[in-house]
Amino acid sequence: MTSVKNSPAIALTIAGSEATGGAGAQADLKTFQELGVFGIAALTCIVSFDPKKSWNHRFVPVEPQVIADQLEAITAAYQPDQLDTVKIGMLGTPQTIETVATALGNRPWKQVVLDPVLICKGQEPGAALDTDLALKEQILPLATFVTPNHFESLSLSGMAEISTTDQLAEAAQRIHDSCGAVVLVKGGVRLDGPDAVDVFYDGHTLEMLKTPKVGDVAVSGAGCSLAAAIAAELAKGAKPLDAARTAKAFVTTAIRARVGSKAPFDAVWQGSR
Ligand code: PXL
Repeated sequence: MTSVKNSPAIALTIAGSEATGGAGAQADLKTFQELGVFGIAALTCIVSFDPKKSWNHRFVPVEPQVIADQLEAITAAYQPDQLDTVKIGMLGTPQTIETVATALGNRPWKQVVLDPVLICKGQEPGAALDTDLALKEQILPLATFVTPNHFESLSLSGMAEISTTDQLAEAAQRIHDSCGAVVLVKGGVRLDGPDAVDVFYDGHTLEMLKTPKVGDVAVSGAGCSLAAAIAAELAKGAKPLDAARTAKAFVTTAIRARVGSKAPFDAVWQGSR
């Protein structure tokens, strides 16, 4: 390895491409860059919304072998003492999940931040039960930090309803108890009230992170950027709660600076600071 003074922290995202640039690997890399972290991406799928059909999801998985090849190249280039932090975003199929789980198992990771993307905006809940199950069985046990949104928190906690901050806290505890990872459940715009509330729980500390809601509509890339910011901060050596606080502030700023387009969702802008 060529040794360079002051080399940056490095983080990997394993995620899908979202062609309009709001979400997925694009959001992750912008976030890494903005937080001073050298970003690497292994692409799992290509999402292109269809403007002819109400911007529905068009989804093409990357061949499992090509995913394995990307991860082989990345892990051969960057050894565990240089790259120990990975963020996992959209995987999309059981085959992809199997491939990623196998590749991750080939070496130690200090931090595995999982954004458990079960469905995307525009997809029907329950569209991909086999994928949800595979994610829970094969990827969740590898996670050291998990960032479910409201819908994903219902699924992972088994709760029938999450409409209060107390229920959000219960979900965080249940999810932690079931998988052992540090949990940040995101209430986002789904809970009533003036604040966007997230609950952090690591088995000891339960903390509500609150910021005034920026609007009442979800913005594309907010969840991706939040998990990516957590991974970036962890890669730089932050403690989990500090990483969560920094990430929440970072995403709130990015939501305020959002970019509009002809697509139905505005996109977060990480570069306004
Ligand atoms: O926001 C979840 C998400 C993650 N990754 C990709 C996506 C989306 C939602 O559109 O397309 C690639």
